Amino acid sequence: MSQYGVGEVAVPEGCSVIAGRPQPELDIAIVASRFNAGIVQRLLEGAVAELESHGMLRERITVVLVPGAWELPIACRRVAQAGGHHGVVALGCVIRGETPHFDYVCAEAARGISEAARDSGVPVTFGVVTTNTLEQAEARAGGAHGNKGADAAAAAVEMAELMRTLPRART
Ligand code: INI
Repeated sequence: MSQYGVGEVAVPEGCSVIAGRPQPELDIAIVASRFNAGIVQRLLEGAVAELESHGMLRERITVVLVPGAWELPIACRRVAQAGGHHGVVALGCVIRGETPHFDYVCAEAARGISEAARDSGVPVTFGVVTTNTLEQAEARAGGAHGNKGADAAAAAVEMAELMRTLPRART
C-alpha cells in the first residue's frame, strides 16, 4: 500500500474533538461518468463495496450516470441540493491526450465538484482519476495504488457522519 493516503492522526491531549459517529441510515449518491467506462466501472464497484463495508444497504445507494467528467458538477450539484442524500461521490476518469483538452476537463470537474459541496452544504467527494496514461488510471482503479472510488466513498461516509455532528451555522 502506498504511503500516500488517509491515516490516523492523534489529537494532542487536552484538545476538544468533534468527530462523526457511525450513522446506520445514510443515503449516498454516486455520480459516475461513462467516459473511460472500463476504469469508471472499477471505481464504481470499489465505491459500492466500500459503502457496503460501512453497513450500507444497496437500496440506500443511488447511482447517477453522466457522459463525461465535464458533466459531473451539474449533476452532483443537483443531487446535493435536492436534499435526499447525506453525501455524494463523484467518479470519473480523465486521461491526458495530445491536446490541452485534459486540462480544461480536469479543472472544470474539480472546481465544479467542490462548488457543488460548498453551495449545497452536502459533502461531495472527489473520486475522479486524472492521469497521464491508461496504466496509471488502472493502478488507481483497483490496482497497485488502490481504488480511488473506494477512497472517495469512505470520505463521503466520514464527512456525512461529521456533518451530522458539527454545530450548525448561526443565522
Ligand atoms: N471526459 C472524461 O470523463 N474523461 C476524458 O478523458 C475526456 N477526454 O479526454 O476527452 C472526457 N471528455 C468528455 C467531456 O467530459 C464531456 O463529456 C464532453 O466534452 C461533452 O461535454
